[in-house]
Amino acid sequence: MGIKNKGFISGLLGFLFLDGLLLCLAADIHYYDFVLQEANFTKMCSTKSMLTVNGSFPGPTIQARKGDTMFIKVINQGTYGVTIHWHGVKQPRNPWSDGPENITQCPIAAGTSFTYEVILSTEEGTLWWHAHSDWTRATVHGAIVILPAAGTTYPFLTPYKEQTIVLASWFKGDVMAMITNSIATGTNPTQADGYTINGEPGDLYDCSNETTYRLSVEYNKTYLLRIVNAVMNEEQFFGIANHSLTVVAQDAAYIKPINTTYIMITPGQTMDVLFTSNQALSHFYMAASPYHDSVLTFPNSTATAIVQYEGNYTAPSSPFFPTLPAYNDIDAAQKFTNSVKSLANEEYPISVPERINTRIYIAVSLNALRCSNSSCDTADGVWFMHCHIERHATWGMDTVLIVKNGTTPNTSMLPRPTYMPPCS
Ligand SMILES: [Cu+2]
Repeated sequence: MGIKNKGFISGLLGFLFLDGLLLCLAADIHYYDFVLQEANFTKMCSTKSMLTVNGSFPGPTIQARKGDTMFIKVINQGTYGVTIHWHGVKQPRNPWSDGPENITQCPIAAGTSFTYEVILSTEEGTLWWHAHSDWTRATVHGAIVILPAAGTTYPFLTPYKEQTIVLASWFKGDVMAMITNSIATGTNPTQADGYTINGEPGDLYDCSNETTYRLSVEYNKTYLLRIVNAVMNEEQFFGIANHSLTVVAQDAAYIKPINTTYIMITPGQTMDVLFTSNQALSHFYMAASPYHDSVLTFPNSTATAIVQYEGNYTAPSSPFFPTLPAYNDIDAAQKFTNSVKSLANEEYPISVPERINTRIYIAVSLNALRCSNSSCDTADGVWFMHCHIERHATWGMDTVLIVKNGTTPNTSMLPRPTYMPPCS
């Protein structure tokens, strides 16, 4: 089922004098409907009913330009209360639409609806949305594409085409029943049965060949992959056979381009990655497999999709396979993470406070943070901070930051919406 974009309204955001030119910065408003509903899915030889948005897995991609505002009406046709979080959206002064259940709002009860106001500010690139109620995010998530503001462009050559790539976990069982049981018995949550790329496990899993996700490419074009790691508990290595990758953004912020054969992406992270289809016409696997550095057991399997060139040629019986680091290759993970540097140029400056007068140590789950400098002036309200490895969040690696209003309207929370979901 598709998504309904009801249209947009243009508004004037402000004026900017630049080299004597008067530029109008226009911001659009977008409207989307998210219907939370149960739907049947068959993967890895087994069928289950699960909660979705608009019946799809992954859920719909929503798209806007930098600085736009999105109103998303969530209509809960499921059987239990749920909230939605807009992962990575800073939501200046607007905690009301942040979403963590029982932190900034009560759940949207079954049979009711709530409209989120998602205010984009400095974000540009790829983010994602997901349910923020227990482990519902396993099946309720999707990408947020934030294009450059009108009249501006990417800090790299405009790609020929773009494609979102959502990595996720797949559980054959009912995820909510599993986590409820795990909490009640104090046992480790059941591990996932595997991973998916754009909703499909790929050729290496049972009963999955026919549905493997395929990305069709033309020869010698540059493609932008907007990669979301929606996996519940495992970091992932990702690569495409015989193709090098150029990482240009992370978590909706541009970075100094990284040329690499693989990325390491953690649960919750997003990365914008370019690749050029410059190989002989053939089929190539893209693959995601876990990086794991603890003693707990984990699903050690690989999700695949196929990059297939257009044209007349005989496809190999088996596509080329990428060489990814081993699941325990700490050096490979560290090497990739260490290569991430902000773009930090004239057009995309960053301001990191260089004079530090107060050092604050936060023990997650144990402490309260008092914010005393101006860096949190626009974060007024209640904000949930937690580990994005879902198992850890369940075990209490969470804390809440309460940021009080400043002394001016611009440093105070936006007014409370007239309707917030009631708590009983
Ligand atoms: Cu998140």
